[in-house]
Amino acid sequence: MFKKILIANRGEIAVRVIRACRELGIRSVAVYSDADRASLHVIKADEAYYLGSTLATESYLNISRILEVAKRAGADAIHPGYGFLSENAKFARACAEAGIKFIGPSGDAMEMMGSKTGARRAMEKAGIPFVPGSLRGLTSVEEAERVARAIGYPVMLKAAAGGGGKGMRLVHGPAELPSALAGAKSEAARAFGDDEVYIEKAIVRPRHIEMQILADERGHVVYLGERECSIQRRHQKVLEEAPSAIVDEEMRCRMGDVAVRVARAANYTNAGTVEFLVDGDKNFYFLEMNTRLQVEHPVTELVTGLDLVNLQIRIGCGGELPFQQEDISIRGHAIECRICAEDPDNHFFPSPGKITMLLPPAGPGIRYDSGSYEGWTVPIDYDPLLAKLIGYGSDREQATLRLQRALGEYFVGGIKTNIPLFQRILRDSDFQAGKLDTGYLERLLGKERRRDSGDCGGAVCRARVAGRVDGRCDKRRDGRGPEYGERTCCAGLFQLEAGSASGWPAVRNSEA
Ligand code: MV4
Repeated sequence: MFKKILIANRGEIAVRVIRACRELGIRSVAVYSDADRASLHVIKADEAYYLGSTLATESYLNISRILEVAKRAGADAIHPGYGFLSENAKFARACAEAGIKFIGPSGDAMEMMGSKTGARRAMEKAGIPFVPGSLRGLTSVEEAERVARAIGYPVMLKAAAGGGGKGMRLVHGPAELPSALAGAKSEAARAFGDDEVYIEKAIVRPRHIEMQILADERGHVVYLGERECSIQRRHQKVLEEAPSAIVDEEMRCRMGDVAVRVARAANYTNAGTVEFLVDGDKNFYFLEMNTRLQVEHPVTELVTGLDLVNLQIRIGCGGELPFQQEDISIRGHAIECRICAEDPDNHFFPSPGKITMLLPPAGPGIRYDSGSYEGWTVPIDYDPLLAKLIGYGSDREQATLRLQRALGEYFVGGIKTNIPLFQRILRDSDFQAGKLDTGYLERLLGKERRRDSGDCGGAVCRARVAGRVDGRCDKRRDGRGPEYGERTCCAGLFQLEAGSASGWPAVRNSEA
């Protein structure tokens, strides 16, 4: 087993890896930038080393500096977390060259999945169902028109080096194709330094469902069930759950088998995620593979009872998967909310600043993975994720009720958070009915805006009197709103929206 692991990341995921290390008796090494001197991962790790300035390229993306620190600290492995260097093939190879184990897949597997067209060619060879379209970059408008006509409109133009929606264009008919292709190419060139663009048939109102896999370095590959990730905004996931309301055991088995074949085709090792688009008839198509531990891994941990980071570490040091596919079963339901320091009343702009008061949620069926603490100042320099709040229950309804209860007792003062957004989603009838697709959240927010512009239905008016209910919610002396931030509902208290027509209905918990 490793003796010491350097965590090349920050925030809640660094804390998550530190916890796994501690349970395994492995020393943890945090790294930090100027902006993170007082961050939670630095406090919680056994050791912490300064990397460089706040700029990520000088710190969390600085390969030579991270390896220098790893050697100085005597770390025998590096866990990359998610984001930053986690899917960087060069970094994985540089670790290997430095004699430090990179806890993740090989650089080759990452590279294969990094090119979307390369991945599609590999999937074609392996007989994996993927969205119909081209296997190579488009070389002319004429070629694009030919392929589009063959697969049928609407079509999607995508950057081969992309993922996450950049350089993507939806094209409804041949008239739009030339300018869409030019636009996609120039956006791809700017964003990725690579203008390769390919074409796919557009799946209308798809669901985004992904399958977790684990592969050891001895050829064993298993799937750990799916996550429903359709609730997202601008290609950022907001809420994820496991299992998906539309996946039954038979479909899970087929999807899982495909995911395992994808992993095998890539010679994949460690934890990975195979993304699928699912159409209205429940046909699923390979989209891409994420070669890292994902933000939403806790929902899979809760419904499988497994510790994915513990398993990543054991696989990383050559261990054998301690179970087989037949040993894995999905039990209960888990839902994760990504709690972010952002203002839902102001276009979800980041809301950095000092957390003046923090009442974290807890209690039955609640998991709270946080990188923040009371008194800490949230920097504007990085991802705004403050914490992940995960509700678990024997079924989807119980998980939802527990999350609603936990959100009600969760209070973050001093900054704005998106907590009210989750209250809104969890009491939405389409959410409760499991009627989701990738357009769900935009539709919900559209409904909110329309309501906001007209009759408030009494909800906002009720919020305006709420300041009287609790002293801590009183206006500040300078009259600029509540001293500690917005209340989202503590038992018996009105939801306070700082006297503004915020768009988030303020209701009592009992009415939710
Ligand atoms: C699609 C699609 C429909 N048809 N591809 C967006 C991000 C990128 N990773 C893939 N994306 C999509 N690809 C075809 N052929 C719809 C999306 C899409 C989407 C996918 C997953 C999660 C959220 C999304 C939001 C809008 C569009």
